[in-house]
Order: sequence, then C-alpha cells, then structure tokens
Amino acid sequence: LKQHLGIDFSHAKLGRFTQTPPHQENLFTNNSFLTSYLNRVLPREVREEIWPDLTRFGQRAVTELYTLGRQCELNQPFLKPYDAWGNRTDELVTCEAWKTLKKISAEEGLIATAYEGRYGEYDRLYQMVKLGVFSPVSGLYSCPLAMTDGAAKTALVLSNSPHLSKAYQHLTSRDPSLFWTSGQWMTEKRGGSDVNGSTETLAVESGNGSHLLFGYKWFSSATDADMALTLAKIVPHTQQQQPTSNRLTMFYLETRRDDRQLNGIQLVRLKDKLGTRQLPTAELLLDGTTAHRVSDEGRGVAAIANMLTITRLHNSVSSCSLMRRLLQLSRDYSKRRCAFGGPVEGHVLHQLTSSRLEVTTRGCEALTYHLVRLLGREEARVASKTETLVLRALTPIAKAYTAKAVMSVVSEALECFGGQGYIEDTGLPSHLRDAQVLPIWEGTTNIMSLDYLRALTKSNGEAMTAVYEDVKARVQSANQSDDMSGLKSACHTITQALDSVTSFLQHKPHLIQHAARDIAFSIADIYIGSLLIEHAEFDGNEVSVETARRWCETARLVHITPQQYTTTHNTAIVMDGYNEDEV
Ligand code: UCC
Ligand code: FAD
Repeated sequence: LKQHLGIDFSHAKLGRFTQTPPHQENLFTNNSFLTSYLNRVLPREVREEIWPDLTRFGQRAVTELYTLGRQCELNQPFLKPYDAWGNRTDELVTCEAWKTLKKISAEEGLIATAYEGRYGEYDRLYQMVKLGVFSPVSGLYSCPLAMTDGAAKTALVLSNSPHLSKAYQHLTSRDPSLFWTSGQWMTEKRGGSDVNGSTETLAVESGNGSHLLFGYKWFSSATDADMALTLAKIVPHTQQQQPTSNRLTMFYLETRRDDRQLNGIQLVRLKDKLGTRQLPTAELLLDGTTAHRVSDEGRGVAAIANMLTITRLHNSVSSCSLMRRLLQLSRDYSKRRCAFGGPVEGHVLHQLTSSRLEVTTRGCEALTYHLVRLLGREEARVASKTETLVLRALTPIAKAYTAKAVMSVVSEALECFGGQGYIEDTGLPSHLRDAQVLPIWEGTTNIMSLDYLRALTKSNGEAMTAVYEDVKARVQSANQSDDMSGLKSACHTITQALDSVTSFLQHKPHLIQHAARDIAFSIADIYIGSLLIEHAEFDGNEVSVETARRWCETARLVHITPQQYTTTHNTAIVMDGYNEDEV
C-alpha cells in the first residue's frame, strides 16, 4: 500500500531527501576581489611566479588542510600534569593533526616567505595572502604562526642579540625539523591592556649574563611553542642596589632546556575557553625560568611593539579570511538549498542580505591587504614617509575594525544556513566561537582606538596629516577620471566625511579620549571608501563600482557624536540602578 501511495516513511526509513552540503571553493582563485587587487598591485613577473603556488595552496586548503583543521577541533589539546606514579610531568597533549600543521607551515614557507627577499616589497603580500588562505581552515594553527612571525620580525629588528639571531634562523626555516614557533607572554592576572601597570614578573640576574624569571603568565596561547618573548621587571641583586627602571624589559627564553625538560615553567592549567579550543592556552608559572634580556632595561613595551604590529595584521588577515570562507560556503549553499519553490539564492531579500556581507568583507580586505602592502614596502625600505605613518596609524584601526566586522558577518552567514548553521557536525558553529576572540586578544577595540591616538600624538599629528593627504589624493585622482562618473558622488561623500573628522580633531581636542573609538571607526570607513573607489577606478568592473558606491553612500561614514561625550551622563546611564552596598 505504501509503495502504491508513494509513501517513503517507515521504521528505519527516514525519507528520500537529504540536503547536499555546501561545496568548498578554492580559497584563493574564487576570491575575485583579492585576485583583482593582486592583479592591480603586483608586477607581472611576480604574479606569474606566485599565482600557481597560491592556486595550488587554495585547493590544498579546502581538502587536506580543512580535514586537519577539523581534527584539531574534534581532538582538543589537554594537559597531563602528573604521570601514573605521581611525578609532575606537565605534559601537553596535542593531536597528530596539530603537529602535522606545524610541519606543513614550515614546508609551505608560511613564515619564511616574508623574510627570504625573493620578491622584494611583495614578499609580505605573498606571505599574508597565503596565510589568509590557510587561516580559516587551519584549526587555529594561524595563531602560533602569527606570534612566530611577530617574533621573527622582532628578532630582525633587534639583530644585535645573538640569542635572537639564533631564534630567527629557526623561526624562518622551511625545514620542519628546524622550524620553531614562538609564544608572546604579556598578559598577567592583574591585566592585559595596561601591561606595564599589571606585570608582576620579576627578573633576577643569574650571574652568567642571563636572568631568572619568577612570575605568573595568565594567558599563553600555543603553549607548545619552542620559545617566547616576554616582559619582566628587573630587580637588583642586593637590597642596596636600586632598580635602574621601574618599567618593563623584554626577555627571550626557550621553553625547554637542552635535556628537553621544561625551563623552570609549570603548566598550571589549560584555559576552558568559549572558542579557539583547538589551541592550547595555558596559565604558566615561571619559577626560575632562564631568560635573556633582549631590550634595553625599561624599554620592553617599545621592543615588544615590533611584535604587536605583525600579530595585529595577522589578526586582520584572519578576520578577513574567515569572512571570505563563510561567504563562499553560504553562497554555494544558497544554490543547493530550496525554500518556497526554489533555491534560496533566488529570493531577493536573501540576495540583498548576502550582498551586504560581501561589501563589508571587500571593504575589510581592501584595508587589510593595503596595509600588508605598505608593510612590505616598509620592510623593503621603499616606503615613503606618508606610507610609514599611515601603516603605523591604521594597523590598530584595521585590527579593531575587521575584528568587529567578522563577528557580525560570521553570525549573519551562519543564519544563511538556517538551523544547520547552529549544528556542530556541519563544522560551522565553531567559526562563531573562534571569531569572538579576534576583538579581544592582541588588544581590545578600545585599546586599539587609543593606540591610534598614540600614533597621532607620537608623530605630532603628522600621522593624521598623512592619512588625510593619502585619502584626498586617492579620491581626487578618481574624481578627475571621466570613466568614474558613477562615483563622483561617492568621492564627494568621502571628502566631506574626511573634512568633518579632521575638523573635530582640530577643534575638539578635549573630547578626543571620549571619541577615540568613534574616530577610529570613522577613519576606517573613510579610508576603506577611498580604497574601494581607487580599486573601482582600476578595474572598471560593475561589481567594483557598485561596491564602492554602496560603501560610501549607504553607510554612515562619520560616527562622531559629541553630544555623547559627557562622563557624567555616561556613568549615570551605566550605573542607573546599581547599588554598591548590595553587591
Ligand atoms: O593576545 C595575545 C596573543 C594572542 C594570540 C595572537 C594571535 C594573533 C592573530 C591570530 C589570528 C588567528 S598577546 C597579548 C597582546 N597584548 C596586547 O596587545 C596589549 C594591549 N595593550 C596595549 O597595546 C597598550 O597600549 C600598551 C601595553 C602598549 C600600553 O603600554 P604603555 O607602557 O602604557 O604605553 P606607552 O608608555 O604609551 O608606550 C611605551 C612605548 C612607547 O615608545 P617610546 O617610549 O619610544 O615613545 C610607545 O610609542 O611603546 C611604544 N608603543 C608602540 N610602538 C606602544 N604601542 C605601540 C605600537 N602599537 N606600535 C609601536
Ligand atoms: P582588561 O585589561 O582587564 O580590560 C577589560 C576591559 O576594559 C576591556 O573591555 C578593555 O577594552 C577595557 N579597558 C581597559 N583599559 C581601558 C582604557 N584605558 N580605556 C577604555 N577601555 C579600557 N595574552 C598574552 O599575553 N599571550 C597570549 O598568548 C594570549 N592568548 C590569549 C588567548 C585567548 C583565547 C584570550 C581570550 C586571551 C589571550 N591573551 C593572551 C590575553 C589578551 O591579550 C588579553 O585578554 C587582552 O589583551 C585584554 O586584557 P584583559 O583580559 O586583562 O582585559
């Protein structure tokens, strides 16, 4: 009877329909904004050399690497503090896939590419594009790589230290047996934003030129690192001696001694985290850790800032590539998933929702890869003064902006999968959990906004002038082009917005601390608008022109709200109903 009526449901039969999962697109070749950008900025001979490698790697990413990354999510690291006989072992157990990703990172030159000098000012761009392909499928192996890259750069800048010279060889090696990763131990229990005010770790001279560290590092990601750069306060040998500086000094340490025992380090526990669970993040007790001073005394924060510039750009690249990855998956799914009589892709409201995500992602990519390009130029010593100033000022802004964008884009992209976006074994939900760390680590959004102000102050305002002139030049060039008639109004909007922010900075210096975050996001939106216009002018493609137009004309570019910059009112709003005596 059931057969006769065409009924498929019966015990042990679940119906005929199963949903086709999203297919994975090549993470490099199918990113049309990025490939078009590279076509614009790379010389032909560089393009011809690196394109086959990026194309191959884009495919490897969504096959082999994706599988390894998933294994890291499913086989999370754990700590075995003691062996069966009660001996303290502090053994960190990571899965095979995690170890394989380290090997692949070395072989693929994910760090080395930036330091080998093969393509001069384009080395950095090549490396970061490749890392962008790697990051969203890497099971968070992108995190240790970010810190490794930061340490390599710091070692290069502070090249007078023999310890750092040795480390540099390992950090930039393509040989898996020599390749090292690095940690970056800054945060302590008292705080991670105000590092100088919160660090309790002490360094005592050990007599043979090295120091012994005593302290407690509250967050240390990728705890299986071979080395770390860290901060401590040097205390004098005897009570009669005064400390030379009350500020921090940077130290280099290797995590294991020659006999492979931990170097005076106890892995107290692994953090129980919302996301990034693939990544071992530990609390570390330093109890006589042998370390070498690698900055001038009291200059630790300035020295480790070399590392922060690199890791914050990694954060931006990872944010962009996570957005890109989810948009690729969701656009494919929208062709395979049907509702109300046809593929989801065909519904106008779905199209608009998805196109907004695409525009946001392109904007973030435009800013991030432009800064990567400037970094490459600075490292190759061909950057202009304006470019160097723009790079310093906009790196924290890009970190803050892209990290906020990825949170909203990933959340919306998961919704594009409906309920499946919430189901663990699709592999999708972990992306939302992992994204939430991007605005927090490497400095929170507020701290990044204040860092932008620091860049302006330290340069006596020259950084703001550089950003201003840079945007103006870009927009003027597009405005004069006959082909860009569709973008005249966008150019006008950008100029107006820029003048408005500049005027605020000039005339309301007393409100700048309040406004730091609004200024940062306004500058990001304006600068990105100018980059998208420039790109549209280059390729003349309908999608690029429309993207630039939407960015400049649909969104609010200036976020400054002077009427809100009043401490009394803000405190009153937040503390309304709060009774200190009851808590
Ligand atoms: O979170 C962490 C690792 C997570 C894993 C990484 C993954 C990466 C992406 C992977 C994606 C999947 S490690 C912890 C990160 N922690 C932070 O970022 C700290 C946040 N706090 C700050 O950034 C603060 O602004 C501090 C710590 C820099 C503030 O310190 P001070 O001592 O109060 O700052 P000062 O006194 O203003 O600056 C001291 C010196 C100055 O140099 P001089 O004396 O020569 O003028 C500053 O100009 O440091 C210099 N400086 C900088 N230089 C400070 N910040 C910078 C900077 N950003 N660039 C250049
Ligand atoms: P706090 O400094 O306590 O900040 C609390 C809030 O106050 C934030 O919202 C902040 O924006 C705000 N705030 C603080 N000062 C100001 C101000 N002046 N103006 C306005 N707002 C302000 N650290 C490492 O050193 N190495 C690591 O490997 C590492 N790995 C991490 C891994 C994970 C998964 C996580 C979550 C964190 C990791 N961190 C690591 C720590 C991270 O860098 C810090 O958590 C981060 O810098 C913030 O510091 P905090 O947690 O002490 O926040």
